[in-house]
Amino acid sequence: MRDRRYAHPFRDLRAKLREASSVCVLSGAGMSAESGIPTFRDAQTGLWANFDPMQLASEAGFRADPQRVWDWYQMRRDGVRQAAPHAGHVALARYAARHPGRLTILTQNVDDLHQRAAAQAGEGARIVALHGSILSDRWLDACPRDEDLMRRPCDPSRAEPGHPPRCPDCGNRLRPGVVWFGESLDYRDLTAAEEAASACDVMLVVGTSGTVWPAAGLAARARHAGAHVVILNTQASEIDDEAHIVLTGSAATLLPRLLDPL
Ligand code: BV8
Repeated sequence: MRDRRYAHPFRDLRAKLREASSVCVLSGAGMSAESGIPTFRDAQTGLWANFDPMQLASEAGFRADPQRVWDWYQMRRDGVRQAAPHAGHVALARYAARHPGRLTILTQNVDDLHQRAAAQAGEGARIVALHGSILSDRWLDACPRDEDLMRRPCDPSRAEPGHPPRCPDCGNRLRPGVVWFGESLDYRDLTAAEEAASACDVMLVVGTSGTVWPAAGLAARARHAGAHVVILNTQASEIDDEAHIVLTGSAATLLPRLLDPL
């Protein structure tokens, strides 16, 4: 349950963040909202309002209507490319640059805003993209050449333009390089995330509804391993009970108040 001993949350939390040797961030779509990227469920505005994101973000949904799903991802990619990291991304990146090796960011987001902020601040954070990247592509099916030692597998960068692009040699379709619902996370990413959550002194859970597993379970894992868990969100989430304290507010406002210039 949440711990209500905090009379001066920011002062006490800043002291913990100053003393911590390992800090984890678990971020969700709310972390990107103030950069103009709609949260996952809000991404179904306008043309997409009538489509279930779970259906669109699934292999079955893609195979059922490749063009619709491909175009949905193209629309979202355009939004990511037009977006920029906000003060919250920058505060995390600068904290990491000041304390190299201390911060691990476990993001559910498929944009590259944490990565861009880290590159601008001078690295320092380890970033685990649990659900892949919307800016990358891979083949939908195994390439028939994978089994042929005499021929190199087909190259995604040579796919012919289309909705989705296809391989000119074997007809394979491209798909976004993300983890869809019903697909397992990369075991290396999940293992790294679980280890980081189990080892951290403080976990900041930022902008996630806590509805998607196994990522949502990382907050409980951190708590059970002894971490101090802090939720930063504009609304209640499904994992609030895993937090020692819930800070109600936005990522771009709260993170600089917590981290600058620790
Ligand atoms: C898997 C990539 C093995 C694609 C995504 C256990 C229990 C129940 C179900 C399951 C389970 N284990 C597995 C499942 C099935 C499923 C799942 O979790 N279903 C849920 C929905 C019931 N999980 C999977 O399929 C995972 N695979 O486990 O493989 C398996 C398979 C099948 C069955 C069993 C086991 C794969 C999940 C990954 C799916 N891919 N993304 C793409 O993006 O197109 S998930 C996608 O949705 C996002 O990446 C993100 O993870 C999620 C959305 O969640 P949030 O990030 O939290 O965003 P949301 O919009 O919900 O909330 C935004 C929050 O921000 C809100 O709280 C809001 O208040 C807050 N906010 C808004 N503005 C701000 C803010 N906060 C701060 N500041 C602000 N300014």
